[in-house]
Amino acid sequence: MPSEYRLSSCLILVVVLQMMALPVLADADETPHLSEQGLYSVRFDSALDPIEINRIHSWLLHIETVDGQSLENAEISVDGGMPAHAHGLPTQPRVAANLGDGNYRLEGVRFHMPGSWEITITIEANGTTDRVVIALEL
Ligand SMILES: [Cu+2]
Repeated sequence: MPSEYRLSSCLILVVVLQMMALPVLADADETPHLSEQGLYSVRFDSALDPIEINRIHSWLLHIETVDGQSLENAEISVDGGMPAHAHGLPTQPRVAANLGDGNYRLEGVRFHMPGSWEITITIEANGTTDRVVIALEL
């Protein structure tokens, strides 16, 4: 095998391995959402991008304090719905894993119709409760 060919296969392998690692790391470039009391900044990265109607999927949440410290060991609950239709979510998404470094895996997310949705993420940590409302157009 010519050495140039071996080098390019090696580069392809490196690129493929980087792509496989991306879903875990991809939260960093998402838009931050500030919590109502201004305590936290929350970013989310949907495993389905773009989000599709009626497909259950997970989100990766990344939570930081406003001064940029990752929020570890928060109690997180999630609710949501479509205010214009006065209905909630068709599922009960919940945080299934605390991945450390302010990252939490939210499972069971599903939207059953297109339109304006709101997802409310309630964060309890260090004796305080704050929440973030994320508006989504699907
Ligand atoms: Cu609706």
